Amino acid sequence: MKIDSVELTHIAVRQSQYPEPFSPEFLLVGRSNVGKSSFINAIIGRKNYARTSSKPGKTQTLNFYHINQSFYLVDVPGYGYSKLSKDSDRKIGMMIEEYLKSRTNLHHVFMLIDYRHKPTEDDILMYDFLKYYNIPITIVATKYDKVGASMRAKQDKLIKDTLKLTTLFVHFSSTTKKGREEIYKIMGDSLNIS
Ligand SMILES: Nc1nc2c(ncn2[C@@H]2O[C@H](COP(=O)(O)OP(=O)(O)OP(=O)(O)O)[C@@H](O)[C@H]2O)c(=O)[nH]1
Ligand SMILES: [Mg+2]
Repeated sequence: MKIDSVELTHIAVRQSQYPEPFSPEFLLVGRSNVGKSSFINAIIGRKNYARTSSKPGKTQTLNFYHINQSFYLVDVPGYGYSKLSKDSDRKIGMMIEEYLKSRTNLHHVFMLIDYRHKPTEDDILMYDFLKYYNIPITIVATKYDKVGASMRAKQDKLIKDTLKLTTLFVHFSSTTKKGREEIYKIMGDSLNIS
C-alpha cells in the first residue's frame, strides 16, 4: 500500500459530526498514551500530523483522517487514564460505543496495547467489548523498540494469556516502523487492494 494523501477532515464527538459513511474505516482503540496517534503518523509517514504527547489524554475527540481519498483512519481518545475523572472515562466509552453501534462502514479495528506491560483490566474489557460486535480485530503491541530481546518471549506469552488470544498479534514500533508492512497488508486485504 502506498500513502499518497492524508487529510484530517472531520473532528467529532457525536454521530451527526461523522463523515458520510461511504468510505471504509479503520478504528484505533487503546489506553491513553499507548501510541494510537503515533501509530497513525507511522502509517501515513508523517512526523506529527496526528498530535501526540508524552502526557496521557492528548486526543479528546474522534479524528477522521482521510487517506488517498479512499478510506479513513479514525483516532480516538484513550481509556484508562486515571487522572481524568471516571465521568470523563465514561464519556469516552460512550463516544466509542456510539461509533461502534452505528458505523456500518467500519472495516477493521486495530486495538493497541503496550508491549512492555501486562494488558490491564481495561484492555481485557475493551477486547471483550469489541469481540461482541463481530468486527475483525488486530491486536497491535506498541513500543516494541523499548523491550529487550531477552524479554520478548515472556511478554508474548503474558499478552497472549491475559487476553486469551487465539490469533497472532503484531509487534509494532512507531520509532523504528517495525510492523508497518504487516499493517499495510492487513489494510490492503481488508480493502481488497495491494
Ligand atoms: N519508544 C516509543 N515511543 C512511542 C511509541 N509509540 C508512541 N510512543 C510515545 O508514547 C507517547 C504517547 O504517544 P501517543 O501517540 O500520543 O499516544 P495516544 O495513544 O495517542 O495517547 P492519547 O491521545 O492520550 O490517548 C508519546 O510520547 C510517543 O512519542 C513507540 O512505538 N516507541
Ligand atoms: Mg492520541
